[in-house]
Amino acid sequence: MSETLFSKIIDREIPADIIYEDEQCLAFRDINPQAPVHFLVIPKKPIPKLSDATEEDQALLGHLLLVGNQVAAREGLEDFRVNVNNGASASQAVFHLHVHVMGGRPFNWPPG
Ligand code: D5M
Repeated sequence: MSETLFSKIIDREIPADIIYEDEQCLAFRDINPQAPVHFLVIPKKPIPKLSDATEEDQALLGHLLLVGNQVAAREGLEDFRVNVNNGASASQAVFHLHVHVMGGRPFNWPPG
């Protein structure tokens, strides 16, 4: 798979405000926050988008969500929005799977 911005963050080739890391994933603050708290949880495995994940990734996908919970709690969030953009027409810009976690303001439904 080709390098993306996020694989460069994993490899420490470009800086990011990393707030969590373990052997499977990384969480860092979004550079263009859409809420007072906005961070991304990414797998270290380079899965381009959610629909590329397979059965083999089942535990990893669950782990990303649980890490999102854990970091959200640490950030003082009780309610928060979790979002995955899958594909360009769904607003995915970086093709390395990432889970957006946003909080600290009310959210509307449906999203735009
Ligand atoms: O979301 C991609 C997100 O990635 C978008 O909210 C901006 C964020 N982004 C892009 N570059 C960086 C760096 N260098 N650090 C932190 N955050 C970044 P998508 O779902 O693909 O539209």
